[in-house]
Amino acid sequence: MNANLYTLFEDHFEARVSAPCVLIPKGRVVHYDELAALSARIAHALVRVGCRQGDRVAAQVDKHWHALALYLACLRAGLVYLPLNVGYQKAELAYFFADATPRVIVCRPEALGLMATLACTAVVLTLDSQGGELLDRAADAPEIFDTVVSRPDDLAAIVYTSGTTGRSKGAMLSHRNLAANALALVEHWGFTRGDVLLHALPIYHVHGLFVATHCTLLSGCRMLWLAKFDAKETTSLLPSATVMMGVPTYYTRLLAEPSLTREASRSIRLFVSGSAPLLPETFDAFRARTGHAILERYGMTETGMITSNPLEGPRVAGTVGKPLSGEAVRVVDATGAPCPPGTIGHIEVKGPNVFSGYWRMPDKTREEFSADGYFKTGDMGEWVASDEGYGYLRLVGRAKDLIITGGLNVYPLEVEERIDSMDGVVESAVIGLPDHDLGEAVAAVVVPAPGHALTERAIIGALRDEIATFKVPKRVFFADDLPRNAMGKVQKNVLRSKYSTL
Ligand code: MLC
Ligand code: AMP
Repeated sequence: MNANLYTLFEDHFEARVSAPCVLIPKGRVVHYDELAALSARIAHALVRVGCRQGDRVAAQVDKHWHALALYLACLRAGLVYLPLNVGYQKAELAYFFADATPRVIVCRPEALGLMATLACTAVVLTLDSQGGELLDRAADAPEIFDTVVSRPDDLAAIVYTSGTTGRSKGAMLSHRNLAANALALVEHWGFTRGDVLLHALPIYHVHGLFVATHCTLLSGCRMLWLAKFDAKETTSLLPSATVMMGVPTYYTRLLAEPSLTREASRSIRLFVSGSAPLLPETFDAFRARTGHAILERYGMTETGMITSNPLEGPRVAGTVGKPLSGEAVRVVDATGAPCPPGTIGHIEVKGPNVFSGYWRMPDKTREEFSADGYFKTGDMGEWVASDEGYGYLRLVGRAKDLIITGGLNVYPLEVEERIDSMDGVVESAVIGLPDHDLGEAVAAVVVPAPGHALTERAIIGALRDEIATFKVPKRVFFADDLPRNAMGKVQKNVLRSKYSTL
């Protein structure tokens, strides 16, 4: 049997031959058969430039339907898709390319010069909404491509996640991992052909690329395809949609739109939130304004979605619901013993959705799994013990030093290392401060060397040339020293409370 994820989608493509799939607001409608044809042509083009099953194809491209066809083409040809945030800068890209050694890099036309300096032996091809070299090469290729036979454990994608060590890790996701999660979500959230998903998420992270598009393709429904999230546009499109997915920032921004009303969201059957904590205030305000209880779920790049509040039944603010079907989730103490409801512990997960490990990091992979095969998420939580939501999971924090800003992860060490290497800096600490819009905003506390007149502007300016701007601190504070505990560890909680009111 062919375990290639595309074969699951293909059933719907065949059945839905000329049905609409991607609806571009004020633009064209892309039908299922067009998507299948373009992905076939791209698959041929990738094979023609030398790609062989298992090769990596890196993509740093804007969100347009061609990019979706590229992802599907990689699945079909048995290539490993490597999506990259369009914000990543030269040093970040150099690391990913050296680590993943892609055979092909697909980029925005304006990035061609930069890629040529980084790409080593990879073939670099451009792609944008107008076309590009990749589509030129695909132009005369057949519109039919025999999807290659993949085994369940063959890799479908490598998605990089930042790490506590400051070094990004490539999470290896197989066809089985992605298929298992997609099937569980379609069932759990009740997707049918009649749905129209409002898709405003970027497609270089698991939320937009896998959760949202897989639900669409597996149920044969349609998606309203926004190049990026804009609260006004989203509110105006709600009446044409039945489901919306977003990070909490989308919901706080929608609430700031006076046009978000009960009437405007009447056609929606399901609002889903995830990737970062949804504040109970946001949940309550959204329900009061629209009549909808946002369904919050919990997931990770390494695992896909882990738990979800129910489609039918109570959705409890401040909780992320119960394990999805086929998954085992446990909360354990430091010795690995299960915690009873109401006791906080480490969250671990096991199931067909859980990745096989980090690309070329066997030691790191071993560290992150328990002896009996559970993946240690690094999140802390508890099973709810009270009547309301009994047995649901509540996330209460992270064992890992991680900032989530607008649904994007920033590991402080990566930023600290860059600040520390600047002239005139003794040391720094990067922290997340509460932010109404982004949930957490990145901030840095910097200790300057005597006689050095550092400025917030200069530090921010220097960082912007080196790392994606979402990682760059929104504020930089200066201090004579950093508070440390008896072990010499910087007390970030002290810094957070000191600077959160400034
Ligand atoms: C953009 N900027 C951010 C930012 N996004 N800064 C901090 N945090 C963010 N999330 C910065 C840009 O670098 C830029 O900086 C400025 O803000 C304006 O950029 P923009 O693109 O116009 O921003 P905006 O449209 O406001 O984007 C914010 C956002 C977007 C929240 C809409 O980040 C977004 O769509 N986030 C979703 C991320 C996501 O998909 N997460 C899922 C990960 S998967 P400057 O200085 O240049 O102006 C996962 C697993 C799971 O977590 O469970 O789902
Ligand atoms: P990523 O590495 O980008 O996949 O991010 C995964 C992390 O996002 C998880 O380990 C959690 O810390 C966080 N996360 C995902 N969903 C939620 C949620 N609903 N509430 C709180 N945190 C979440």
